[in-house]
Amino acid sequence: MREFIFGTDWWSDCDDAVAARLLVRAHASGEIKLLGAVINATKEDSVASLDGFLSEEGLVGLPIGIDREATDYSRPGSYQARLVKYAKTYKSNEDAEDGVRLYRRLLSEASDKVELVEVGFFQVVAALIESEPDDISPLSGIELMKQKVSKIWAMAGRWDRKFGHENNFDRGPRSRAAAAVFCEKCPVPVTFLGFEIGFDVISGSKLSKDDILFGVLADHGSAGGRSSWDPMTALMAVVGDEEKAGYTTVRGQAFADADTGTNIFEKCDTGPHLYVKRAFPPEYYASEIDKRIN
Ligand SMILES: [Ca+2]
Repeated sequence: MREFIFGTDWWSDCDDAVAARLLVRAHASGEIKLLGAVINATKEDSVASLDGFLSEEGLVGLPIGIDREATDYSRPGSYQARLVKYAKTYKSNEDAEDGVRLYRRLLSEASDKVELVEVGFFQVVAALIESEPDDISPLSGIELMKQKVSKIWAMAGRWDRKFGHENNFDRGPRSRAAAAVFCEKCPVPVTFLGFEIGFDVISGSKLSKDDILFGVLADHGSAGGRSSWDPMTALMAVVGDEEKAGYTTVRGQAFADADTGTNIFEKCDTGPHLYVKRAFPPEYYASEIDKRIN
């Protein structure tokens, strides 16, 4: 079975929760196996609220890691407070393993190659790439990823213009530096789903009002549904094939500027990166997501 680690900012936008539900449902149905989740934007109740949400979704005890230093992505969380009371395994951020260590541990322990779904900021994965051998593994981050990661599905960048700007790359100094490292050094293939793909795909509009995910969306001010950057990325990852998920692809090499946060793409038939373009109208993707989250 294909195995995944979910990277999320779990922060100000609610589409991470839509993606989390989609992944947990796929895990529960046996389509995929989730090995863990790593939070890359930190609020006081980050870990407990993600644990609470996953527990309410029926996934109790999923290993959660966090970058405790990522407190500089300044925006208030919107939906975390309602979820903390459901936490079963992690009561605070201090209970969770450091994000890089959790990636290294889960990858080291994996018997086969793992896929990463990354729908937040990139500093943890960048630090994983640059990590040195440690007590968990004698392999460097690059060696470990080459051995244990088959692919990364990433919500990041804006690819419909020559010089793109997008939040996951361009939020602040930390995210910009990480984006540059990620694009330059990631040793495994990456498929990017950019800002332009998800903003007008509105999912979650058909949730029941007593659904916890409806409460999350409502807390964010999105009771009528939300842009689908993260769930589109998660669904594409679960489907496991860009074309089958409803996209065409452009191959090449992505770059991100560590100072400006700008992303650019150089087309190349042998490049390690793809970005996707929609093959269908927005309603198609919203419907595919809604089928899985309602
Ligand atoms: Ca996100």
